[in-house]
Amino acid sequence: MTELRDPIHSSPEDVRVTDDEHTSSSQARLVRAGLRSLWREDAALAAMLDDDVDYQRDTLALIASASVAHPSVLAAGAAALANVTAEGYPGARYHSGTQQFDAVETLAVARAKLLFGSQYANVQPHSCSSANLAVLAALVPSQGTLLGLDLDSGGHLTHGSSASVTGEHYRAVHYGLDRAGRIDFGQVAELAQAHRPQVLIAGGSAYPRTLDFERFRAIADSVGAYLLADISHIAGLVVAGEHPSPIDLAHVTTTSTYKQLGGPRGGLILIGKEASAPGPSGRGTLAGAMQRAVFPRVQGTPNPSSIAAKARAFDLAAQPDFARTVKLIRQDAHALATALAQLGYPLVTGGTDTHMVLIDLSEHQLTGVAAERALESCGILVNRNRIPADTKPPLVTSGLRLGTNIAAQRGMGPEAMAKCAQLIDAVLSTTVADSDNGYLVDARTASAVSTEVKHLCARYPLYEESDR
Ligand code: DSN
Repeated sequence: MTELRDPIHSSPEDVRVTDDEHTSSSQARLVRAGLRSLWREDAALAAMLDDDVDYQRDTLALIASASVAHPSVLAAGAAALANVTAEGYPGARYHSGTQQFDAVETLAVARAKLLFGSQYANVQPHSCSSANLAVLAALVPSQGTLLGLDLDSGGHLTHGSSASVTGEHYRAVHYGLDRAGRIDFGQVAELAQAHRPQVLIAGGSAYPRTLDFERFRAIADSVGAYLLADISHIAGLVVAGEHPSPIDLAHVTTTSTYKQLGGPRGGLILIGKEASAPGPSGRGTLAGAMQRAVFPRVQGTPNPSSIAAKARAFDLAAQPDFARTVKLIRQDAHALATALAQLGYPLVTGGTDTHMVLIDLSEHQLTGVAAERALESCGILVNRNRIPADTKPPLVTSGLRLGTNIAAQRGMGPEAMAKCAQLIDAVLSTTVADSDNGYLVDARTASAVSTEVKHLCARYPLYEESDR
């Protein structure tokens, strides 16, 4: 087996592995055997999985909550390490035979801390929703109060929405946006004074502007609340220095690992300089409270292969290539927003500071769902999204949410984004509403746009041929 001199900072220069070593490795033989068996014994399922690779290659994904995982992240996620059952943490497990997994989890934690500049990291949450549940379980007593961004204003389900267990088990109070569509800090401060929440949450799923963590922290401090920063959508921007970091401003930060980090499905909890601060009710430390909250309070066994994939993704996200891609993500979003606005599409907040662009369709004849489906039929993937003061239900909506993570990962730049805006406009301006949420695309436009999308995708391949 190849010795890694410095696994935390591993790089191709540090480790020389021959082709022979990796193709004949135990893991490679296992994966090949698995694929052979899948194709021989379950060809229908195998074909579905293969079709999706081709579909991803040939479609223009502008999904704001997605990024593409590097083949090595996918490979780590397919590891036989998944067979290991290991409740607890490295050095304190409830099962035997966890040596390799202990090493992998320790590596993932070290890489997460290095990447975000945090003092504490927990890599076990199965998603950011699980991470948020764990943080709230630790910091908010039963029937206690949390204050978060309203779902319709761009918040997240786990920030106290009535549709989520967080809105059921806690008293959830919500702040919204001002007339310009920015977070209304006056309202945040007023609600904090009036309701004295145990936790103030900064972050959301559909807020395209910079989050002012310093202001959030000042308000949290004024009422003795913990500040939780949920950076699921902007984690890549944060590590690349394209968005201010909350790590030392918030008491606790959470993120998903797939939205913008190119990692596997999963979540992460981080603490900066508050790691050794007293935990809730003055007992233990904040970091200790998070450890107990994830296991045993909210989760049982972790997913070892997903943690291996996280370790790989954190290493990739620390490389200069990732920072270059993230810079492009923001440039692309700006170019996309500018081109859409020039084409006459109103944008929530008038533009973007991040990777995300929200189109307001409330004056358009198409609903969000009809527009989403019309674009999908031409190979352009976006998602319907409620916008502030939306009058339509969540499955219909009056908005579209777009993001440039995957476009930038494919190497598309601002010019390609201007082209995307034209293609989007070509579809939306020629599609007519048919019944409530149906649509009728103009056949000639659909055919022309589909062809252009295929050309664009071929010019900017998702995975290089040599990776496939
Ligand atoms: N939170 C959902 C989103 O933003 O799309 C799923 O990750």
